[in-house]
Amino acid sequence: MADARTSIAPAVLDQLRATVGAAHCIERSPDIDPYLVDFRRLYHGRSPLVLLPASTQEVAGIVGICAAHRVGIVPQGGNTGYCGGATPDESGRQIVIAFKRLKRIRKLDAAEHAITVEAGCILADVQRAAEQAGLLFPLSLGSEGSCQIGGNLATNAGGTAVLRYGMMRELTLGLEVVLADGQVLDGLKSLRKDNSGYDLRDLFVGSEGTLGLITAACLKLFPLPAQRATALIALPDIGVAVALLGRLRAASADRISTFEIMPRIAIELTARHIEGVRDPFDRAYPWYALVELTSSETGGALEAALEQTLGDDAQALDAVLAVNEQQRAAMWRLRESIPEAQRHAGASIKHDISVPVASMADFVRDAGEWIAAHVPDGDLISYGHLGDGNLHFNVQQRAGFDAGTFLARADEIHRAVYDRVAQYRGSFSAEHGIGRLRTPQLLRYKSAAEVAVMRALKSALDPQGILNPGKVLTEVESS
Ligand code: FAD
Ligand code: 2HG
Ligand code: ZN
Repeated sequence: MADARTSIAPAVLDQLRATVGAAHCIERSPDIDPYLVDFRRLYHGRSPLVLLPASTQEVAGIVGICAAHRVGIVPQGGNTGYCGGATPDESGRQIVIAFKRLKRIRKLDAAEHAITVEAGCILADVQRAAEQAGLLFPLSLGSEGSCQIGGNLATNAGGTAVLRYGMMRELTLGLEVVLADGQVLDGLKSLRKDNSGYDLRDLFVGSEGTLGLITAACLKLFPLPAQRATALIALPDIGVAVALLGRLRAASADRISTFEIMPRIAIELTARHIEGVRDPFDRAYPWYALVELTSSETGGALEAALEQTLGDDAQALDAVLAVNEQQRAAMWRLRESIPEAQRHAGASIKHDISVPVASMADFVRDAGEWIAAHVPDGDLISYGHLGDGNLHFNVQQRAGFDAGTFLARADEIHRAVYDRVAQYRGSFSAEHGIGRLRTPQLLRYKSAAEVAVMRALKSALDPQGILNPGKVLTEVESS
């Protein structure tokens, strides 16, 4: 009998069910509901079937059937993405592959400083496995308790240690990928050097499930830090923060792993909405930097370098150094809780932008003045990874104002912010990707040549357009 939720033929659905077995298919509400909505609840899709494969062969089998019948596939990891990339569309013609059962750590090779893991491994579990072997897997995100390695690779995730260790791309040695015709591309190597032709690995990192399905990865490991110095520093403005970043890099032999910035309003918001978070100073300051220096050398040189630099810095307004793990955790909680505090506080118009670090102060002043003059019902909460030139330039609905009226102006506000980002030769998507949300901006702000190459890659690798249809590249510019 035909199924009202889909136009996928019942016989094809039966073939797909058989690849994983009935126990690993999800089809009905309420079980299927969480797979059909994105983390920010921007998109509510439909799908007749969520499949939970447990092996690369099962993923390849599913893709082979979908290729034969032109069925759209939406890969889903931890579903913490910010751009709706893991949510099926409203047509009911796409199936979802959830990777949570593909979660083995295949190999940890301490001598090689490499770990091979399956796509459905939770990021925090990989960090833990590395630590148990006396090593570090440095990718670090607020969502690390639920996001998966496959999602981290597909979005080329960033986070709070990029300054030192790079984004997910730089942490990746090799990939295993199921291609759009069901073939398995085995690139699971731990080689640091391999110039034998085009770099296929880097094609898939950051491709958000539109070029291939990542089933496993070989990732870089590092020595565990043996010393760490963490401080919260009060600052008058972004220009002073950028200058301090430069001085700390020099004074610590470039041992900074984190340089995060937060405005006063973010401190107030987290203290108001997140239990246990307190203002660390007894008076208010315009900006705060969370700074962490790490090194695998023993001794206390980093703390000394941090204290000395702050002592010499006439422009830093105040500072506290974490003297124990509890204080350090409290500083991190203050920073990591900002997204959650924003959710409690109401609607938010988000921008995940990057500009050259040296232009950051001018950009924030320029775009900030526009927001202050044109968005009376919104507050700018501009925070994040200053060390990487990446800010979450978010506009928060002001208390007492209507969320619908505020959100109705999102396109206009995006346009004003992104046009300025483009003037500074920055990026409208620094670390969260494109998904479905940022597809109009990709067509507007990437050059025609860039879009043409992206389209050529997409049609070469996925000629039928079955891999995550409607994500990253669409046909028309809509705003
Ligand atoms: P999902 O959301 O499930 O999917 C993301 C994209 O990857 C989708 O397009 C999906 O189709 C695709 N995909 C998933 N798995 C696969 C696979 N195996 N093969 C191919 N494609 C696949 N991001 C940052 O970069 N930096 C941050 O600091 C950061 N902080 C965050 C803090 C919070 C509190 C939250 C909620 C999110 C944060 N994020 C951050 C965003 C998000 O966590 C990252 O984008 C993360 O990498 C997504 O992983 P996921 O497993 O949840 O992927
Ligand atoms: C962070 O750095 C995340 O905290 C989330 O990338 C940013 O919620 C946001 O805008
Ligand atoms: Zn971020």
